[in-house]
Amino acid sequence: GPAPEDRGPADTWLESHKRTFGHFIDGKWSAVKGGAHFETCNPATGEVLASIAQGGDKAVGDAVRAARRAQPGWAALGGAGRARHLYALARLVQKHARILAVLETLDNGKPIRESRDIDVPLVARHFYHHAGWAQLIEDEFPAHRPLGVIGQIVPWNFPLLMLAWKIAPALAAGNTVVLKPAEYTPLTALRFAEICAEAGLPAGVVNIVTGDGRTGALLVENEAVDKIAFTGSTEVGRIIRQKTAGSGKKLSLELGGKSPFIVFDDADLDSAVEGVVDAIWFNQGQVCCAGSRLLIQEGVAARFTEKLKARMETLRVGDPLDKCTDIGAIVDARQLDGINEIVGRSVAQGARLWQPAAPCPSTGIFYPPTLLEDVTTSSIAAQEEIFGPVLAVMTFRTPEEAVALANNTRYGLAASVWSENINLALGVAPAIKAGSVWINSTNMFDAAVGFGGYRQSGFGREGGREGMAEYLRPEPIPSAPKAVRA
Ligand code: TXE
Repeated sequence: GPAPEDRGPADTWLESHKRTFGHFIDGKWSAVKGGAHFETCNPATGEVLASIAQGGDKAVGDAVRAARRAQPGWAALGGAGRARHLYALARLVQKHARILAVLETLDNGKPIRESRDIDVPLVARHFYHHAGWAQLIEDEFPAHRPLGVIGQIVPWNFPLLMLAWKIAPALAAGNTVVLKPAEYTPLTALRFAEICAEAGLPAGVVNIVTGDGRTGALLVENEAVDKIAFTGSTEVGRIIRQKTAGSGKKLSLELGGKSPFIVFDDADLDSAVEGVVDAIWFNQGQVCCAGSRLLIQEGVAARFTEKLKARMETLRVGDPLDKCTDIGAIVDARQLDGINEIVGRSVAQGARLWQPAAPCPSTGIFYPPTLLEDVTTSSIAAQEEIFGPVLAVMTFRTPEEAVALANNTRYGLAASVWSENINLALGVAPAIKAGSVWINSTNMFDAAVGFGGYRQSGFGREGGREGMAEYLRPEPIPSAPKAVRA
């Protein structure tokens, strides 16, 4: 097969920083000497990639103050002025696409095919799209104002893409930001900070503060932050909602999921098998909207699982930099422990485990594509987000039963419906309580479409007009005082 992706340029960049990073605050790197640090590792090999600053009170405070100082000037540029900066960011993401993809793969473990062909192109698309919103904002949102300073906390599964989802609309609307990347995957956010400088973004408009959940909590608690935008676990989302209650901060939460993938008797089974591969094995299943529950209509259940198992035997688990790899590394050993624990409890509850014959690499953090069959509706496998390459399989008889099963979790992020009968699919789709429902497809994202959840999957939308509205506040239109008649 093709040679593995060349990691040389990524290593050269890391070495240029002596593999030690401060925060990016007010357009400059903070000093790296003395402060608390932690290591970020390559989960496929265990190698330490870099030493990362653990942000405390001072870093978070400095970053929020820098963002506050920069905000009036940024807003005063007007939509057309901000659009020029967003276009510059989009173009530079494209210019540096290779190094961003390699850094993402090194830090996260995702296959290079995904970071190169999916993550980074969607990042550029997000900045281009929101440059368009900036251009139009005065016309499309008359009598609206930016919120001010936005605190943004992102997870490790799509580090740069979640950064783009957060930063692009915030900037288009005239806000400034302090973003905290996840502790497992800070590298692309730090490389993006340099892109901001290269694009000539005014100092303080984008600030990156690294650290773990304690750093995130400091951002949430900071009184000068006007909105928190969070993507991550439902547990942390609950804590953030409690902490911001009564603070006046605006909040959007994008949390977990247990999304159904529904296959009707009359579905194109071969296409649906490829859909399943994309739904649950994309990014090792570490996807908030992963199709992690396969609901198959009884008549085709045996035939479909047979086809699916045959396809699973062909999936290649291994070196994420290898262009032929389908399934890369799990982000961190703690995440792998979590997968093992839930799978173990599921099997103890009676689920039947099936995995393909090929072994995983013996070093690094890997987990094979996995089916849990004979899963009952209230069991752990059917209810808990596993956030790994593990698919729970259930069957149903009627469309009504499929809808009931689909809605039978505490989540509601996404769903996928497969049938060659478009009337059936269009009848079932709106009955599913989920933010996105795909028909005969899955994982279709676009910067122009609002993405977000129902129920414990969170609230607020990212992308498109709805996503822009999350970063604006309506303002009363000043009107001339009316003459008072005597
Ligand atoms: O997420 P956390 P973790 C789910 C998934 C996964 C589980 C645990 O099921 O197995 O969460 O992952 C920051 N105040 N998802 O522990 O902790 C943290 O530093 C403020 C689903 O990694 O939620 C990171 O930047 N911030 C999900 C971010 O929150 C805090 C993506 C997410 O980390 C904080 C990730 C606090 N108290 C995990 N504690 C999705 N919906 O896509 C942590 N953070």
